[in-house]
Amino acid sequence: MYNPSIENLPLDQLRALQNKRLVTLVNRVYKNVPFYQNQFDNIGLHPSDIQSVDDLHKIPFTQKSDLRDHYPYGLFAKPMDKILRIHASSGTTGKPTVVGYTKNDLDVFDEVVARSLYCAGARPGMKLHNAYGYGLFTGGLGMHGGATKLGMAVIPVSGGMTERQLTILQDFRPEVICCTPSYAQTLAQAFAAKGIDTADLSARYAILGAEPWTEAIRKEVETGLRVKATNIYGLSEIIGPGVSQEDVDERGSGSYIWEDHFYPEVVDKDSGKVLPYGEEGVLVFTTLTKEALPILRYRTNDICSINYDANARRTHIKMSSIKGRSDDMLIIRGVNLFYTQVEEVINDLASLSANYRLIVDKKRSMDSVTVEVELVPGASVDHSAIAAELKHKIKNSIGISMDIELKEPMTIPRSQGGKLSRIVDLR
Ligand code: DLL
Repeated sequence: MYNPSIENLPLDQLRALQNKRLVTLVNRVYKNVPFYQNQFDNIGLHPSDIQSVDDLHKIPFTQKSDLRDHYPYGLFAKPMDKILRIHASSGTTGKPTVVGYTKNDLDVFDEVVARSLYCAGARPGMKLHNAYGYGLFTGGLGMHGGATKLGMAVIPVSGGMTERQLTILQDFRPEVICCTPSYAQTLAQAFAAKGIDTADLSARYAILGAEPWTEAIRKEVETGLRVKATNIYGLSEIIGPGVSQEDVDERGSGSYIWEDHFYPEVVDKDSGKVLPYGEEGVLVFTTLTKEALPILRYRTNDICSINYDANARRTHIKMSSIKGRSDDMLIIRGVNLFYTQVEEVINDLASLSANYRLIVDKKRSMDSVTVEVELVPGASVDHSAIAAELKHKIKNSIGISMDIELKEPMTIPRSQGGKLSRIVDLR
């Protein structure tokens, strides 16, 4: 464990720490952020009404639109001369969401990423091949800072230029690689297409996140790159990568949320009521220690459940993998659809890569879905047979008839950090 005294803190002491931090936080945001002061005043809530995490439900949610409405710095709780870093996430619509960090925030960022790396199998002295995008996206620089703190050598490759990544993975001999799961699949497929045996690589661990992924993808990456692959989760509004991380020896049982800094709740998508542990709903975070951009009850829109795991190594709560986003749930001719359902079908077909998106439109007043999906390099030439098989399997397992458009590798546009926008809704 990177920080055993915190990662193994008995639950009652963890709760006491959270309560203390929450009380300080609420007083600080009330005093320094007019948005929160108005929110409290409007419903007659006073900071003294919040004494513990059990009172959190009294506080209204913060949403992405609140950050946009106060673009760029309107929710910052510190003067600009105390801000040492600014990141932004490119929304699909409108202005980006801008986030800032003080010196202390950057220290917390490094700490939670260092913990996450250690939890994933990384150790001081190892080398990290960091293929998350560097820039306004938090992935590249976030992983970089944590790896430096842990005492690793960082290879700051950033995203893209797959050929060069293959060379670096072979020649620089990193033990750890981090990137999006879909890019890890791309790398595995590119090695296979070149006939390079990945047993000769030094990489042993892969830390994958920034987009939803499945057990099928884990299997493909673990066999393709010969690594142990774990999940890292995070979002820029809360800090970036390192909000939660899966333990390399507890793969498949959820990711530890670093609860001393980020207090989680899961709420009902419609009523907003806090749900019991184990029930699936919308994940909500309160940043207990953030200075520049402290956030109360941020609705991530990510769908998952949280629960304590009595058999786990650490005391912190675990979150399940993300099923989808509540704003990504499509209703197609009355049927609820998460894009991950289509992904599962795509993953079963060897000729198709993990790079796909759904284009939703209206044709003659009927909802229509076109699945655009990239072929793996060197896929069979009988494209019409592949398309027909995919169409048939989707209809069978999901019950919706979709059009299929097969694409050559790397032709679907990527956004920030190499992420693919899975849904383009033109309705
Ligand atoms: O994606 C931070 C990050 C960088 C996480 C590198 C992990 C690794 P944003 O660009 O603000 O931040 O996007 C946050 O991405 O609300 C989720 O919908 C999704 N997401 C992030 N990690 C995961 C994951 C970064 N492990 C949004 N599984 C979040 C599923 C994820 N979805």
